[in-house]
Amino acid sequence: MSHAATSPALRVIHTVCSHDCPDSCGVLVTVNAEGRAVKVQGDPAHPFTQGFLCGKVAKYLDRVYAPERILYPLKRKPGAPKGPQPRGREHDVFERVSWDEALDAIAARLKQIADTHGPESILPYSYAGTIGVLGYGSMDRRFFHRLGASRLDRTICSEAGGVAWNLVYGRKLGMVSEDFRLARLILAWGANIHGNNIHLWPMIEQARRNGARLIVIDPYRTRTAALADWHIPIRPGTDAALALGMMHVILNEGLEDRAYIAAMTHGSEQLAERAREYTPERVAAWTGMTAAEVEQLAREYATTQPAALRMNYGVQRCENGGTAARAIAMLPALTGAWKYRGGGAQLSTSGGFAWNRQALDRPDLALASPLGRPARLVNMSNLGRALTGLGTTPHDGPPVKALFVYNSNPGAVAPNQNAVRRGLARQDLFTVVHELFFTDTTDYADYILPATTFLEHTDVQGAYGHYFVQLSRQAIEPPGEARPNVWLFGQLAQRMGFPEACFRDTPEEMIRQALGIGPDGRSTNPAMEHITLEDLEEQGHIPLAFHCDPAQQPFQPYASGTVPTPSGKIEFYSEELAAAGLDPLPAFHPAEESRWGKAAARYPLEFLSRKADNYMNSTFAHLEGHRKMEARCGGLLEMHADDARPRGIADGDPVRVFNDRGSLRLLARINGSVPRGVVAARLDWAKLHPDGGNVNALTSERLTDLGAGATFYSVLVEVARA
Ligand SMILES: Nc1nc2c(c(=O)[nH]1)N[C@H]1C(S)=C(S)[C@@H](COP(=O)(O)OP(=O)(O)OC[C@H]3O[C@@H](n4cnc5c(=O)[nH]c(N)nc54)[C@H](O)[C@@H]3O)O[C@H]1N2
Ligand SMILES: Nc1nc2c(c(=O)[nH]1)N[C@H]1C(S)=C(S)[C@@H](COP(=O)(O)OP(=O)(O)OC[C@H]3O[C@@H](n4cnc5c(=O)[nH]c(N)nc54)[C@H](O)[C@@H]3O)O[C@H]1N2
Ligand code: SF4
Ligand SMILES: [Mo]
Repeated sequence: MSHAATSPALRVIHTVCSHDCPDSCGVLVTVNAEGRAVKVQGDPAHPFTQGFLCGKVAKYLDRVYAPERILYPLKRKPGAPKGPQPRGREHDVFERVSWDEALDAIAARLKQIADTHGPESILPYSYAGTIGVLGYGSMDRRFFHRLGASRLDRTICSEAGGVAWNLVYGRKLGMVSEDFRLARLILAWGANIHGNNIHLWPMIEQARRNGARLIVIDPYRTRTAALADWHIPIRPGTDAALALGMMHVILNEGLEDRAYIAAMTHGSEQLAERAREYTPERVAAWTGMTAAEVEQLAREYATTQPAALRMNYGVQRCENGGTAARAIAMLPALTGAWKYRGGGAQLSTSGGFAWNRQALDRPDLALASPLGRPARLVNMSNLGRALTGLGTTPHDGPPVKALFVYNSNPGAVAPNQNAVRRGLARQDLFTVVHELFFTDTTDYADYILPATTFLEHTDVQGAYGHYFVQLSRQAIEPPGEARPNVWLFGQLAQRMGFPEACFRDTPEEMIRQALGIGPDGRSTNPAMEHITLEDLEEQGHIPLAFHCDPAQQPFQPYASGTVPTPSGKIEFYSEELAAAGLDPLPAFHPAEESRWGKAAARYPLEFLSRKADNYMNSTFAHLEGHRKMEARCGGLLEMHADDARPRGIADGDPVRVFNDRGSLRLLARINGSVPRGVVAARLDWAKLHPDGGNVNALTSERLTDLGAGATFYSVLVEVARA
């Protein structure tokens, strides 16, 4: 979409912020006559973006035009060691090569490794550098399936919660974000709305102007918590106990919605029996709340309608996080909150889109690979184990001999960082990294290939925090020789001699495939049947079919009708879990790495290795402007005065945070942001720290109870004055 702009020399292009954020903002990019982007702004026509961008992306041109962007393919100089490279000195160890030379060499090496060790010794590693549908996963998936490379189990972010939600509701649908403004009670549970989901905030403000109360359940005093009517600083990893305690009170006092339960749910009697065990007193002892608070929360939640529950992924980054998310997800089904517009819950809206992944990913190509079958799965949350030869659960096979990284910075974001780094440093590991900057991961690469920002390629995008399909149009030429993911994997496929026509698809063809558009120009996806590529071009964003005209027909998932679970109902009790030999009902079990675990004797403090408000995971962490915005919290260990005092630590003191896996130097900050027994620090780049490690030097490869996800918020440490 090209808007007229104030000056004839300026063009305005509709793009979409492709960072891993629920908001997926429409971004208008103003481009001058020389083809240079001169301004980014939030699309005022987008009902959720509402014309504003977060602080991170408002400064986006700092990133696009950063002088340190990687502009050309690079190759490690012969004999140069792998490992942290001082910033600005990367060219000491890398030399520029042409794309042709890089692609030929990479293809030849991958072929040789596949022939010698089997194709499963090649591991692609990617996550959400871009969540554009094509950039996140399309040509790359085709390429690796056809090659027979190991498949990556993408568990690092949302798997525990996703599995939990689907056990209860069958599909990741949730409340319409714009409807939060109609709520009378908003419960933000493990959801840092102000920091991570800022476009929901105006809806909450509007609801509060109409008298709604905001309750935040988060061990950390986020800005969201500080602005709440009631902040409950729950102990990390005890949310399942609280949710079950709320059920106990609700059922005990008859506050449940019996008609809704009878019509819409499965297993309420079994759940009631389970909830009986969770008296407010027991729950209080685990969560650090008082019994009266547990009761008050339950009553308030059950008796105020519409009640909107924003659960985010914070609750499920704990050992028992899957069960916690599952128990929380059941609450609106017990109270019937789904019946009210402005009520219900939202974990994610991503299930609304149903992109045609079969066409995009082409998993069938595995049959044409030398393996002739789907390759083994390697859990990305166990990258350290996979690279250091400790196994690649669940299926072992050849050791990993080649690692192909794109859309991710595992050197900074993967748990158990010291193991990851030992693995990456292996001289016999062939590593390719497709990136925009010299990150903690490129320091270990044999080849670095330059990637594009969302201003520099075309893509289509959905969201996990709203229901609009958007087209992101290329606004500017990529700087230097930067190239998009789709182009890179198409080129590599040609070099490997893969004959399938799909490797020559253009981005536009792939967008049609994603939308399920057939030869007649119409989509076969019921949620997208009204969407044509031409309309998307014209309008930039189009709501999904069920969300088309909210005024006439509001979208209220789970208000009535059949639910896509095995029973056709919202499931309190899961036959599927029972069949797998697991507890079919939610229960609370304290985490191994918690104050109740064995290691607490040596490492008594629970550590929250949280995200930074002004970075996007590790993205932006090296940019001066973003670092300035984050200065209030970056490089700090936030702790409670009662934990600092006996350790002789005062505010501002240098401290060492450590456990068996690693150690990190930070400055102590005693600011009331964490409860007693909990300390917190923020994710950034490892190489910005004096010891070359960040918070993930302390995190473990332990996995969540459901979904085998990472446990960034179940970590025990000790702290000493440095
Ligand atoms: N500014 C910014 N925005 C982001 C990101 C970022 O890095 N920075 N990351 C993006 C990504 S990848 C994602 S997945 C989303 C995630 O968005 P959120 O799910 O909101 O993510 P988190 O910040 O991991 O967790 C939310 C809150 O949960 C709290 N928490 C930790 N442990 C527990 C617990 O045991 N119980 C409860 N109740 N709360 C707990 C944390 O203190 C945190 O404030 O945000 C996206 N948006
Ligand atoms: N301790 C701790 N660790 C965490 C978390 C936490 O809260 N605490 N959060 C976890 C979560 S929720 C997530 S989602 C993961 C996120 O982990 P990642 O998905 O690795 O996220 P980023 O750190 O943003 O790194 C993305 C990288 O992709 C690059 N990139 C951007 N666009 C493109 C592109 O188009 N092509 C290519 N090839 N590259 C591109 C960026 O420059 C950036 O370096 O981190 C996890 N790690
Ligand atoms: S990071 Fe999120 S809030 Fe910021 S511009 Fe991108 S989508 Fe919008
Ligand atoms: Mo994430």
